[in-house]
Amino acid sequence: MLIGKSKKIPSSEMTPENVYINRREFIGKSAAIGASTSLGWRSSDFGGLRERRFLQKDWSKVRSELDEELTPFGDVTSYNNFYEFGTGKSDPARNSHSLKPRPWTIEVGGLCDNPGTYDLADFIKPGKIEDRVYRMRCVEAWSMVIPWQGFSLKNVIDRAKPSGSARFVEFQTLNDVEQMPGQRYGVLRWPYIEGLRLDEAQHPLTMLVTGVYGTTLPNQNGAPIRLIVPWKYGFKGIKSIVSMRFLEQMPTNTWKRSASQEYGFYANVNPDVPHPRWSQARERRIGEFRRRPTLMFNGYADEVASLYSGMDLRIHY
Ligand SMILES: Nc1nc2c(c(=O)[nH]1)N[C@H]1C(S)=C(S)[C@@H](COP(=O)(O)O)O[C@H]1N2
Ligand SMILES: [Mo]
Repeated sequence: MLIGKSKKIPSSEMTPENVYINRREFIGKSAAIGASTSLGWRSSDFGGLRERRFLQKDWSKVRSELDEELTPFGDVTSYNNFYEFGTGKSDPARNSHSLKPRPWTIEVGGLCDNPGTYDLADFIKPGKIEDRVYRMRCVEAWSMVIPWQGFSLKNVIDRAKPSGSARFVEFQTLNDVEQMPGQRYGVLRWPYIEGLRLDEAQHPLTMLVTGVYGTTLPNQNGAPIRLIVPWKYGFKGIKSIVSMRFLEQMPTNTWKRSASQEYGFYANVNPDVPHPRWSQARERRIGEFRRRPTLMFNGYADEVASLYSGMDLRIHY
């Protein structure tokens, strides 16, 4: 099933027009994609998705320059963490039909010269949608390799023009118990909040995601727009974002607030810093049996290690 790296994709195989993809705008090692022509998905893999034309491309045979197999679409969309729809891995796929990702409004505010409230389509305008295959690593020691569609967060940060005093960006998920029934329960404090240091947020690998496997982002994966920071544990990748704010002080992210001995602000993937209740040295790639070693910064050390030079990553975990 292995095919050559960086094979050119004929335009007849491009994914849907409603997801504008520029395959030439890949970043570094993260994304050049090869593809073959036959179809691979069973109809049961689709769930309730309306967009099916991503079948034009057989993603199951795609390998990225990461030289790793993609995690199957069925796993990416049925094994999830999204506590707003329940704490079990299969709860988000089962319960997230109540989320209405259109119309969707995003507020940009805090310390910036150009705050605003945007309809989703206007919010994403400065970012050209591109394909990027990223290694994903959950703090619970499972991992996946996922082909996302989206753009660098930096695009919308540049438009907002953060002030000189802004040092962090905070994101919030929708807070609406009608759409997110799990918010009836106090397992976490709602709304879910995440944050990044401004330089992390401006790093080209840091991505706002609107699609996966060439189709509109399913509700369980954080529709209509979510964050992906591939060198950090998955909980930094806040889903169904309704606001971003520029701050001078470090925001308190949800999991740190919930258990600060266990979850920090930085949450960089680090095999040498164990979670208090388990090792982070190895991980189970979904679909595999044997555990594999976890890589420093999830394999993105060349790109991001300099962001943390001089910091003790055991303290800033
Ligand atoms: N709003 C919100 N965002 C969230 C979560 C959540 O519970 N609520 N879970 C996080 C965790 S722990 C992980 S591992 C990833 C999982 O993303 P995926 O289901 O798309 O793989 O989403 C993150 N984003
Ligand atoms: Mo996670």
